[in-house]
Amino acid sequence: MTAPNRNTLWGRAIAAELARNGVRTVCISPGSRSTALTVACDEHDNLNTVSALDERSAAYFALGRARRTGEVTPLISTSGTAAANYHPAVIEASQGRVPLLLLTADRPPELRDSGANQTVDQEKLYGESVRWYKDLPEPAADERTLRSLRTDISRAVGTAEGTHAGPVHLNVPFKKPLEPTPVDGDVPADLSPLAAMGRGDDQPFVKRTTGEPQLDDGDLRKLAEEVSVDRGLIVAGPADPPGLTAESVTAFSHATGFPILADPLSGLRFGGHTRAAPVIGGYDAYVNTAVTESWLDPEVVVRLGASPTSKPLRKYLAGTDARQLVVDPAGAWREAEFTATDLVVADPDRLCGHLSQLVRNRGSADWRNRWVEAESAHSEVVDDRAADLFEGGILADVVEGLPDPSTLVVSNSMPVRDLDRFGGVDTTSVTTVGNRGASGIDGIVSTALGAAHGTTDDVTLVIGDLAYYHDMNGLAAIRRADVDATIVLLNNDGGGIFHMLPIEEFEPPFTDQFKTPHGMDFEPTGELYGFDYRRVDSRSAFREAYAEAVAAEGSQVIEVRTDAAASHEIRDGVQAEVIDRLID
Ligand SMILES: Cc1ncc(C[n+]2csc(CCOP(=O)(O)OP(=O)(O)O)c2C)c(N)n1
Ligand SMILES: [Mg+2]
Repeated sequence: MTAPNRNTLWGRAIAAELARNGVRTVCISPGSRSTALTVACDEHDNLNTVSALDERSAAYFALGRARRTGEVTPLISTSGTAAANYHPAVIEASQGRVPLLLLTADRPPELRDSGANQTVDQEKLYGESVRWYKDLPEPAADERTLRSLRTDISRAVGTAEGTHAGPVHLNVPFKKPLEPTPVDGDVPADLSPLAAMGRGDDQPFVKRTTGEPQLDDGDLRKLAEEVSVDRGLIVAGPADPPGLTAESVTAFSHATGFPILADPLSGLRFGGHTRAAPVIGGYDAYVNTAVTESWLDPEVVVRLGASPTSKPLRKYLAGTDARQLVVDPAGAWREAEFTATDLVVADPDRLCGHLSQLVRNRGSADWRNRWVEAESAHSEVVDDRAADLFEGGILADVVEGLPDPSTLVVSNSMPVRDLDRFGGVDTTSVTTVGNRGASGIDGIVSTALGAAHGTTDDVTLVIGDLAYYHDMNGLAAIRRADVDATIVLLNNDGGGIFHMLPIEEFEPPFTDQFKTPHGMDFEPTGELYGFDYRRVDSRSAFREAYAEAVAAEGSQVIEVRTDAAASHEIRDGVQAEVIDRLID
């Protein structure tokens, strides 16, 4: 293969190796220094490109896509502050174990720290937030350097999607000419086909064979013995992409008799398996209260995924003297109450599958039934509030109205908490997505639209007004990436969550500095970004509008104006009623 110059050859080698390593979609933002990367990815037959105008939204779009698919999703930026705009999403990807690959174009080394235009220090720009960083050599059309480049791309993709998945950063310096302009003699005619084109048959330069970590037989048998108790719980926190497998966790639950306390982002709250397995979803309303105070403690808690969203659940678990086994395939320590007694370094699905065959004792039916009864009391109380307009009720309506299958993206702040407390358990096949790695309210629109790009499911996003405002730029992806979503905008005119904090009592500065009402009318975003926008003011109107929106083509925003303080009162009221019923 010949190329008009070494930069073009370099860009083509990167694009080809990305595709051969399984990459399908690359998100590109405009800029000059990255020209060779952009042109090569754009012209590659097996790569789709998404053009995103601003890098902060681009990175969250890639994050949403990678989170939904589990596929490594590269980003391409020019040099300078463009690359710095990836940082928030890189942090989320790191903490949420999402496979991103940052390809940041840069000036050649001699122009760094020289006062050259659009040149900043991009060395290790994202610090400890990436699993691997490399400043690539300057493009060179020689055998050894091209082999190193092709090897690096296999390594970058492999690291990003490894057991401890996460972002990888390759800084890519280029000298001019950046375009595919012919440069005589720049690419030697006798370059070997292997260096110039890589391996034939679309093979990656380095093929990787990997497996998930698992325990050996002796340790498995010991563990099976240890979980053969009367009272146990399986606590499934937010899952690492691509998610936990319902079959293996429910098999484990069946063998042990342990209820599954399923975080809304665990992937286990919703789906056909909930017909047969004791999946518990209302715990946020009644654990760590007078209800569980009168219960015996669990003896064993098996914890899968990240730390649960529910604070009451975390506090309840911390208050028991149960043995707590934190299962983490990457051997990380995601338990911030410091109540873990055991770290089990194993793939959670495989572990559950193996243990379900070895456990001999099915635990107490009384224990299980307590949870199941609490669950039905909770869902009855939530159903009784079907006419009340409050934020939690809208989440219950969304779950009720989701098409099958669906991808549901929930923003941080109250939406994810309300899904936790009011979403219940449902047989609809729903993949939930949320950014709980760092729990930012930034980039949520882009995350949802990126997830929509990675699935054929209907996609619904539930988002608060400040989070919507934070990433209005992200709405441009509806047209630019040709994706659809139904967006439920819970507009309580500010950060409703702050009512839950003691600062609520301090006025000033509560309203101006914390709740921050802004009075913004978001309706014009419909015209600006090309979707239908409507507003509803009751639960029944919402249910109707939501059903119409999911049945319609294209994207819609349904704004629901709510009162934050009143919503909290109803949340508290529901909780009090559930507790009342359960301690009677
Ligand atoms: C990027 C970022 N900035 C600030 C915060 C702090 N914060 C957490 S929740 C919240 C308010 C969110 O308001 P909104 O999206 O309207 O949701 P609501 O609280 O009303 O449910 C803020 C500012 C954050 N988590 N992330
Ligand atoms: Mg709000």
